[in-house]
Amino acid sequence: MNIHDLEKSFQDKIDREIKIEPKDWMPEAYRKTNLRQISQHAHSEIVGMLPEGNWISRAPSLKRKAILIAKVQDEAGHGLYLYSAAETLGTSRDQMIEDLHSGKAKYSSIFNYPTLTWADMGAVGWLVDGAAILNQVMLCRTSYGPYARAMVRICKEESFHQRQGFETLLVLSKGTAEQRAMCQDAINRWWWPSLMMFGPKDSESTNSDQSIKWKIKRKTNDELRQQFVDMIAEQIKLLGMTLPDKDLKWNEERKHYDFGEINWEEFWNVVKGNGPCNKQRLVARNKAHDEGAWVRAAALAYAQKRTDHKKVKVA
Ligand code: FAQ
Repeated sequence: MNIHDLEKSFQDKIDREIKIEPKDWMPEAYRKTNLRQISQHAHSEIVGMLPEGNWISRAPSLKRKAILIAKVQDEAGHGLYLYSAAETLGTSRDQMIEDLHSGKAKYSSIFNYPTLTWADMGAVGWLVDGAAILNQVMLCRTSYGPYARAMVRICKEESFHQRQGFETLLVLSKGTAEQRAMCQDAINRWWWPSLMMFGPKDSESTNSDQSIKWKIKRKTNDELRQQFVDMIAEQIKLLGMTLPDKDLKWNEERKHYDFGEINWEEFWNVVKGNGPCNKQRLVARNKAHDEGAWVRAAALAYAQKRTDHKKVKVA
């Protein structure tokens, strides 16, 4: 088959909802787009452990500490499934990690904001995991098989994360005046950065059109962002708190909430590495990687020992 026929039968498979698997023929740009998105997603999970890890030693009770440790461990697991899915596209994990640590690879803008109070743990769970899950439910049906399968498992855990975040804020919202103020302050700080997680508006999104044709993405950035605003604008009523947007208003004609303009200059600034915590995050990741070198060496030595032992037994 010539390249034209290969591309045609590839698109036909996508249109018929047949998953693309690692050994199938795929256009080079499809491979690269998936690799870019899956590895960025994996990096986001791993870097996303940092702002929450910050609160493990300061969680207000043993129960809250145990829940937070479990959540942060879940994020590590998500990163690992996603690195494995990305590896099926022909790049090594070492290469991906190197790209993250050198600052070459992107990860979600949201993790470059600081977690200043305990209420931030609730806001991250409710808003950040809430935004992540809307995006990820769509990705359970993405066209690349290993990515879609990883997402099914991730989504189950992510929905639990969102509920625990909401519950944390619900407790604070029923607490003392200080606790209520802390809750409102965290919502104020995390609202706009959470909206930015969905990426630039559709008119500025360089990858969306092709990714939608290939069914890597099933919904556009703006569609998902609107879905998120509609969901959160209702849920916040249960907390008795407000969202920091004077333009947020139900639009009866559109059957959606209208909302204010995002500060896109801030978004691109963070994406380019100049957010409040970008440098700090990369320093922390590099330090953890260097300090973990002996664990990787020990695991490799142990695996080698087991292989040698098996060889002796067979002989
Ligand atoms: N931050 O053309 P588009 C989580 C870049 S997981 C930084 O629209 P695309 C779990 C984009 O890469 C959160 N960069 O791009 C958790 C592109 O640059 P490139 C992560 C961004 O790919 C919770 C350029 O802008 N989730 O939170 C961002 O079609 C709590 C143009 O953009 C995923 O990664 C951004 N926000 O759509 C963990 C989901 N947005 O690469 C711990 C999978 C855009 O061409 C604690 N990813 N850019 O140089 C996706 O669905 C997509 O990649 C989008 C962006 C929707 C993020």
